[in-house]
Amino acid sequence: MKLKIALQKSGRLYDDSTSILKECGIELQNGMNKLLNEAINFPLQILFLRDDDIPQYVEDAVADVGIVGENVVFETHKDIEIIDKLGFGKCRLSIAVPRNENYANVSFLQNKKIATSYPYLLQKFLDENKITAEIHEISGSVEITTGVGLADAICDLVSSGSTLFSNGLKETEVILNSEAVLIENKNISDEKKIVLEKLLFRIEAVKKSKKYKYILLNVPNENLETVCKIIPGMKSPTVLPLGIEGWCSLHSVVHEDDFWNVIESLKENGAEGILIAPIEKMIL
Ligand code: PRT
Ligand code: ZN
Repeated sequence: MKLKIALQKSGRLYDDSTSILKECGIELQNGMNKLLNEAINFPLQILFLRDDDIPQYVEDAVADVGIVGENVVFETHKDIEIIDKLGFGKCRLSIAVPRNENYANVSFLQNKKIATSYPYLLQKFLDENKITAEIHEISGSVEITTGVGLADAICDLVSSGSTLFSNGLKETEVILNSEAVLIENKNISDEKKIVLEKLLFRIEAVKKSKKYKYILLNVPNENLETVCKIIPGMKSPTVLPLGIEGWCSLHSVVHEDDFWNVIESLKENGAEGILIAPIEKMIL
């Protein structure tokens, strides 16, 4: 039984979505049409769609699962389940106003005109803050609307902030933090669930490997205990004797988030010859 996954056809999520499949060891067929593909070594069919359509296709069970930004998931608010966060496509949905405006708080938006491609999420935010404003829905180039007098503020996706900056805008409120997620149809069959579990297992291994680095170092025997506490690894570090008396070599993994702090305390505790290597897959 083949699982059907919907991915963005082209755009910002395309590369990362297709690479995650590749890193999961799933190879697609060459030369198939651009809308439908099939893995050659995993029971998976791939549908390539516009990102905005993915939640609907998953709700309707045309696709069983899909990869799409949370911004799209929450804006379309279809009856589907988010099953995994994928760590790419990170951005935020924010309110921005012209840089010279005196924006103190959300009450600035009262009775203003706001341009957006996210009318549902914007309305929800305004309601929560008891603000009445006019929502001007447009499908693209939201950031130019204030400059041409179409709106007083915008609500759009931001990642680096350079688009806002080059259009004379400043970010004033973050409505939603978003990243790409795996979504699932709520009534997926047990057979397909088994395939999905296999896929999720591989995705987790790929995600974990990206968060950790493999670390090798030399340490004097008297500091071994302390160093083992600093990098306890998955179960415990591997300790091997070195060719010279009084030293050993230690192998472990270290989390990316506290990487530099860990390295500093390792050095303070006499570690030498520290080597760091990427991990390709990690299965706990
Ligand atoms: O054709 P299709 O409908 O499939 O694609 P699309 O044009 O609607 O979407 P696309 O490919 O632009 O984005 C797909 C998804 O990527 C979005 O739904 C988000 O989940 C995610 N994402 C991450 C972003 C950004 N970062 C992003 N920066 N989507 C859009 N932007 C745009 C933003 O709208 C603004 O115009 O980039 C500009 C701001 O970027 P900075 O870096 O200048 O702040
Ligand atoms: Zn889109």
